[in-house]
Amino acid sequence: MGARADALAAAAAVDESRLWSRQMAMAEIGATAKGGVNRAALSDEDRRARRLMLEWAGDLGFEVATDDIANLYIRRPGRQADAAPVVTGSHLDSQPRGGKFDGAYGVIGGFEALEAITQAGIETARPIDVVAWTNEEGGRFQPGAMGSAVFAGVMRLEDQLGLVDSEGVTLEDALAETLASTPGLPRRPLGHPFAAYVEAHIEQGPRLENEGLTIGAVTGIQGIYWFTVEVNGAEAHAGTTPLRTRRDALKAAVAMVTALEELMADESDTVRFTVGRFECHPGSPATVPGHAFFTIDFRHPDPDLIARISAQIAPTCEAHARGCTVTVRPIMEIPPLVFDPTLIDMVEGYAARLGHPVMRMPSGAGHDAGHINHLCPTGMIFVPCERGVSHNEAENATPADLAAGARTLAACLVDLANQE
Ligand code: HGY
Ligand code: MN
Ligand code: MN
Repeated sequence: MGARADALAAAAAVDESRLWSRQMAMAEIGATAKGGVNRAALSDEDRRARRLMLEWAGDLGFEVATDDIANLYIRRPGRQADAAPVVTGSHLDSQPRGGKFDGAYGVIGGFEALEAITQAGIETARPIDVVAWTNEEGGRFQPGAMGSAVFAGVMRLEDQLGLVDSEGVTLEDALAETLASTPGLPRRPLGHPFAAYVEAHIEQGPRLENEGLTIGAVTGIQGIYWFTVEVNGAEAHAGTTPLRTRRDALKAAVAMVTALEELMADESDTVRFTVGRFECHPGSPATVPGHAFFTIDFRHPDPDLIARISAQIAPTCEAHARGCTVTVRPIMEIPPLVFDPTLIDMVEGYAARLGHPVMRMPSGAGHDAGHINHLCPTGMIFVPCERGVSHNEAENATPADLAAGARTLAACLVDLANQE
C-alpha cells in the first residue's frame, strides 16, 4: 500500500463506539454530580486517569514512559526504533468544574488512532507517541500548560517546584507522588526530539457547530497572558474604623478590576479579559480585609495590542490602590502563534478526503500545541462541541464528531510517520 492508502486505511479502522466508551470510562474518574469532571493536575484523580491509560496501553502492548514533570508517553514503535516520533496528545487534568472532553479527547482520540493503525496492520517508519501533558489547565498550580512548557524549555521545572496549591501542597510533593504512582516507567529526557506534533481537541467555541462543519484545521492560537495581583492593606475593626482611615484591600481590588475592564474595553469584542480567581482575607464579616488576590487572564490575536495593554496593567492597578500596596506579577506570556502551513494543509486535506466538512480556523483557547510549536512542525484538529460550551460541566460532543476527528488524526499520524 502507498503512504496515502495506509493513512486512509488507518482512518477507516477508527472505531466510534470504542472511542466513546473509553471517553465515558475516563469521565468516571473525578465525575461530578452535574455530569462533568474535576481532575486537578497531580491529584488522586489525575493519577487514576494515568493508570487507566497505562492499563489500556498494556492491553495493546504499547511502550510507556514518563519524564521529570510526569508527562506520560504511550508509544507504538516504528520500523526505525531510534527515529524521532510523530506525537499526538493533550491533557487529562480538568478545570475544577470541567467537562468530559476538554483535554481527555486529545489523549483518548490519539490512543484510538494508535489502536486503529495497529488493527489496520500498518507499519510506520517512525514511532507514534500519545502524550498526556501534565497540568494544562492551571486550576491547581499556575500557570497552565506547564508540562509542555517545561518540555519545550519555555519554563524551568526548578522554578515551579515551590508553587503551592490552595491547601499548601507544593508542586514538588504532588509531582513526586504522581511519579511514584507509576513505578518502573522509564524516564525520557525533557525536550527529546519530535518529528511532528498534531493535537486533537474539542473546539470549545460555537463556530463549527454554527457552520454545520465537522473538522477545524487550526491555523494558530491567540496570545495568552496571565498575571497575579496581590493587594495588601491593613486589617481593622469593621465597627470602629472610620472609612477614610481604612486601607481596605478588597475595595482597592474591586476598583482595580473595574479600571482594568475599562482599559480592556473593545467595541470589536476581540479582547478576552477574565478575573477567574478573586480572594479576600481574612474573610470575616467584622474585619476590614487586609489582603486581596486576583488573577488576570488576557487574550488577543494581535501581538502589538497584547504588549501595549499588558504594559498598562500594573500602572492601572497602582492608580487604584487606595493607600494599599499592590504587586502585579506576569506568570505566563504566550504570544499569538501560527501553526506549520504544511500541517494545516494536511489536516484540511485528510478531513476533506475522508468526507468530513472542514474549515480553517484559529483557536481562542490555549493548548499544549502552542509550546510544542517551538520544537517541531505542529498542527491541531478541532471537532465541534455542543453550543460551544466548555470549561463547564455541561460540555458535550457527539460520538460521530469525535470519531471524525480521530480518523483525520490517524491519517495525519500515519502520513507523518512515513516521512523522512
Ligand atoms: O485556558 C485555556 O485556554 C485552556 O483551556 N487551558
Ligand atoms: Mn484543553
Ligand atoms: Mn481547558
